[in-house]
Parts: sequence; C-alpha cells; structure tokens
Amino acid sequence: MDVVKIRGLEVSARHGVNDFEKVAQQKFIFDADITTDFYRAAVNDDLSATVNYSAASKLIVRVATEHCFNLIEKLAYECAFSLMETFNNVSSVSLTVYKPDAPMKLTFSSVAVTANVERETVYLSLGSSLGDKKHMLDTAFEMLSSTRGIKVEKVSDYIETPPYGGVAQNGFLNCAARISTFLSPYALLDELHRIENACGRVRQKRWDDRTLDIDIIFFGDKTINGETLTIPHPDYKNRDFVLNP
Ligand code: A4P
Ligand code: MG
Repeated sequence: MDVVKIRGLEVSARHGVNDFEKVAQQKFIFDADITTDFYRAAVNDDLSATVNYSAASKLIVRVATEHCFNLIEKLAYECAFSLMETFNNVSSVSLTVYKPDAPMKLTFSSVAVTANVERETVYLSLGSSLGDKKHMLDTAFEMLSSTRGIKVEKVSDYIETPPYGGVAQNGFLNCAARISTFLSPYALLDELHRIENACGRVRQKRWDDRTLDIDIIFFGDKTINGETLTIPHPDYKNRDFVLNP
C-alpha cells in the first residue's frame, strides 16, 4: 500500500489534565502516516484519487483546536478517527502526537503517543428468537449504522431457522451482514453488546432464547483467541443459520 506522510505539523492548542493546560495554549506536533492506494492518482496525475495532504493537515488542526482533551491519547484517536471518516479511500492511519512542553520538571525533548487505526471488512451473524424478531434485526441495523466507525455495507435476507444447540425453544430469525469498521475487534464487541443490551438482551443460559444476538464471524483475516473474543467464530462452520445468509 502507498502512504501519504505528514511530518512535524505544529498546532497551538489546549490539552492536558491540569487546569492551566485547559486555559493556556501549548505546542503539539503531529506526524501522520495515511495509508491509501494512490496508484491511479500517480498514473493520471490526479489529486482527487489520492489523499490531499493539505486537507488532511487542516483536519488535524481543526480537531486539535476545536477540542480540549485531558489526554494526548484521546487527541490522537480523535484525529485518526476524523481522517478515517473523512477520507473513504484511507485503509489505515498511524498518528503520533508529540507534547514537547508537557509540564514535567525534567529535561526531555518530547513525550508522544501513537494511535494506530485500520479499516477492516467484518462479517456479522445476527439472530433473534424473542419478541418482534424482525423489529429487533431492523433496530440492530439502525443502531449499527449510527455507530461511529461502523458502516453497514450489505445485509442478507432474514431467514427463519429452527433452534440450534438444544437450549433455545423458539424459532429464530437470522441474517448476516458485511460491515466496514475502523474500530478494533474489542471496541466493536463492546458496541455489539451495547446494541444487544439496548434491544433487551438478558444473558441467562448460554444458547438460550434471546431478543438479539450479534456475533462476529470474521474480522478481516485476523485470528484472535482471547478470553472474551474468538475470531473467526469457533462454531460458524457447523451452523446453517450463519452459512446460508
Ligand atoms: N465471544 C467470543 N467470541 C465472540 C465472537 N466472535 N462474537 C464472547 C461475539 N461474541 C463472542 O456470548 C458469550 C460471549 O462470547 C460474549 O460475551 C463474548 O465476549 P453471548 O452472546 O453472551 O452468549 P451466547 O450467544 O449464548 O453464546 P455464543 O457462544 O455466542 O452462542 P451463539 O453462537 O451465539 O449461539 N439457533 C438458531 N437457529 N439461530 C441462532 O442464531 N443462536 C444460538 C446462540 C443458539 N442457537 C441458535 C442461534
Ligand atoms: Mg452470541
């Protein structure tokens, strides 16, 4: 992939945990690596097919000057997220914020943090077996679409399926969706749980009937074997209600 780089972008802004840092401006310096495919821009000598470094720099300045955050971590992520939201052709952003005048009574050249954000294609499986099942799935897609960092790209038909696993008693309405997201896998899982909870999900027994369940089947080509997240979903191959949609 190609990279558009910004180095040493200086901005006077107000960020820091101390009260005086929220009043007096200090210097912040930004480096950004913006990954995009600019082959066509190069071949056709066409600015519209790449990421305009001037527009990207101005966006960073705007985010930095319009907000007042405690942490440079927050500032770095806000800048990276804004770049991902504004430029659809960006596949990842690595953004470093330096704070050379951080209030420490020590001799140092700078402190800095780097936020790394990448866009991935994710496949979700959704199911409902309690309440107005179609309404639950429709609501899930409305909430997914209005979540920062998630774009719903394609939704399958909703299909009626018999309960699988020997615990749930009701028939399910299932579907699958392809989304694009620049959230991390765990941040996406948190958002899915928020949406499940908003749709009245009560967790009693595993595999029991539920108003709404959203599982991550694939997250790009990542493999994750964590305590709270397994990707690809460990049992997807055995489930017609996942494979068919
Ligand atoms: N978790 C780990 N990996 C993932 C992942 N890839 N995606 C963790 C989502 N969550 C993942 O899930 C329990 C925990 O799994 C989560 O807190 C998360 O940290 P849960 O949704 O609370 O419980 P669950 O859904 O009962 O368990 P599980 O293992 O996700 O079951 P499934 O696979 O969702 O199966 N029959 C039909 N016809 N249609 C269905 O949709 N669904 C189930 C539930 C059973 N039978 C069904 C259907
Ligand atoms: Mg589940």
